[in-house]
Amino acid sequence: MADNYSPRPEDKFTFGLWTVGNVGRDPFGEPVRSPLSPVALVHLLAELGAYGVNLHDNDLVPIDATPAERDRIVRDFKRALAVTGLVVPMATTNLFADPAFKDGAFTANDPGVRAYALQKTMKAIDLGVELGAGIYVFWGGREGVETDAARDPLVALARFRDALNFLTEYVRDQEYDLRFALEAKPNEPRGDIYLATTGAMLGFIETLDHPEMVGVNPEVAHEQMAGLNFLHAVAQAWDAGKLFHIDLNDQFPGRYDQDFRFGAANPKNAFFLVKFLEDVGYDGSRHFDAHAYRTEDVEGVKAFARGCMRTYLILKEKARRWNEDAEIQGLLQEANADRDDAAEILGPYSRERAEALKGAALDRIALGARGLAYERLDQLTTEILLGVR
Ligand code: GCO
Ligand code: MN
Ligand code: MN
Repeated sequence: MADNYSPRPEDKFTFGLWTVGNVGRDPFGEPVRSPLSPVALVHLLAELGAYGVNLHDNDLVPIDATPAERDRIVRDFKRALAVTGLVVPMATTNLFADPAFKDGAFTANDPGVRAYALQKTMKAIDLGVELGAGIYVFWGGREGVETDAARDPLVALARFRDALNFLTEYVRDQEYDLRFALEAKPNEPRGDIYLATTGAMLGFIETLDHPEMVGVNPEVAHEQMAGLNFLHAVAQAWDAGKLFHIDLNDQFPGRYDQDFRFGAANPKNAFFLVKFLEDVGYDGSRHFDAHAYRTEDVEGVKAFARGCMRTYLILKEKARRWNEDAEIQGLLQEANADRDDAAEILGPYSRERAEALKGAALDRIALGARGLAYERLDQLTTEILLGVR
């Protein structure tokens, strides 16, 4: 039954074929669910009210498919998109599953592997563009090491830069309307992955030949695995004009790569994230890169996907409530109030302002004694989240 928390296309909720298609394999156990075809997954997502579906090249076209098989698979997939109205806003390359990539792809020591990675990525970019994608994600899952004896990290950075420069030129040469989004992860499947955080990616982007074509795809779990504040990473990306895409899921810090349903581990973090995205007017996909618990059958997979979207919409509603709450806004105003006429002296540098600041009568003891009422503010937030306010 449709309610306020039912997804609509304008919510821009997307899922990867690999997310709802996850068969529940883990390092200790075999699959628990039968694979569904890409066409079946498109229909499943349409039934749930998703807006789009994203994919790795090999989620759709097996790595050993002949050109004729590829064309047939793509034709059937496009038909399913046309019938359901689903779109493909993002595509990416699987540069981690095949044994050829055991030492990485663009950063691998073997030049043959680096050449194959470029070849595979160009073909996957062609596929993504054919399906209508405007964002192309680079997640360097195997771009890392177990031992730094294997490679100088400076060499790895240079190789990764060369590959991205090559591929931005390829996109320009083909006149594709496509932007890249780099996705950081600190570890798993490698012991350490290069450019481990969104902040590291943002710094690296500025060293590329076409930084204007490249942004980031931050993922909740990837920053939280490292014990970092995901919202802060997203805010930095937004501030830099680089939030091209986002991977939503959840994760308890210090555990394995969990990929839980959005909001499942830490609804309060998820709340501040949703509030941020809605407040700033982020208009990209809300992409769920997560999967159902291994205990689930296909009904459980649907419950998982519905839960991701529903939680996002519930938190969006809570964010509206928070923004409109008079007591919360009053407390924020109090915390930001200028009791020292300091606003007059603050501002861009000038010699006069510097002199004025040096001479200003600022009461250090009084500043330190002031209570900021964040306990009350946070409790009010908690009460909104727990549904009693
Ligand atoms: C992971 C990553 C991947 C990527 C995907 C698209 O931890 O496995 O999050 O799911 O997002 O490969 O680039
Ligand atoms: Mn991930
Ligand atoms: Mn991801």
